[in-house]
Amino acid sequence: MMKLHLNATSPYARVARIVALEKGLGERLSLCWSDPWSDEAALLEANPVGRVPVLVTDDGGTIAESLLIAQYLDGLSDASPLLPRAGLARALHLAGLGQGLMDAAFNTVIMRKHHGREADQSVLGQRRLRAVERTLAVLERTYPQKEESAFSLGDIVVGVALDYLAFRMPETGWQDKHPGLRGSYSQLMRRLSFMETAFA
Ligand SMILES: N[C@@H](CCC(=O)N[C@@H](CS)C(=O)NCC(=O)O)C(=O)O
Repeated sequence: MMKLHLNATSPYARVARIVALEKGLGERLSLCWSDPWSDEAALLEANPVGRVPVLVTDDGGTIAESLLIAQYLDGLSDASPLLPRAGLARALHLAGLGQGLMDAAFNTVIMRKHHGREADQSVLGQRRLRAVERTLAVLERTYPQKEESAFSLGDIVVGVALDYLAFRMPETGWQDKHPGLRGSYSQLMRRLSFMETAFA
């Protein structure tokens, strides 16, 4: 049995969980809930960096970083490839944009938690908010596709990043400012893997 250390509000952990569900690996994964901010021994043993997610493999090895966990889980079976050879560049492009959006949003939220709303006014705070706006604008132009394309890791990371913004930074109002993204977003949120892992 593999083990995933995770937290219910971590967008990164949600990506790893969705990947496992989409790959049909849910039964092979036990979930180990932990608060990364309280330096729990079990988490630190699995990941000295003290962050979730971290995966403990069947043979006791550990893998940190959501996208590396995704790569590992995807390679465990040929079913529903999330990094398909055809369309790989687009899948990775979207995963990178989604991860960058998630980083900017997550760091905004954490800095607000530790330093209050003034954190947004700092040079780095302003940079993060501009990164969110620019990335949303690029996604609005390029993410929705006219032709059906295979579901990939890129869709997972973009979907989780957009939902994290809706959950933790609703004041961005991205659904109103970027209506072109709404359709793709609600389609993603209807997938079982997203519904089963909703932020709480
Ligand atoms: N790049 C990492 C980011 C992981 C991360 O920042 N996780 C947060 C929870 S959302 C965490 O554990 N933070 C605790 C800390 O930074 O000490 C990934 O993709 O997995």
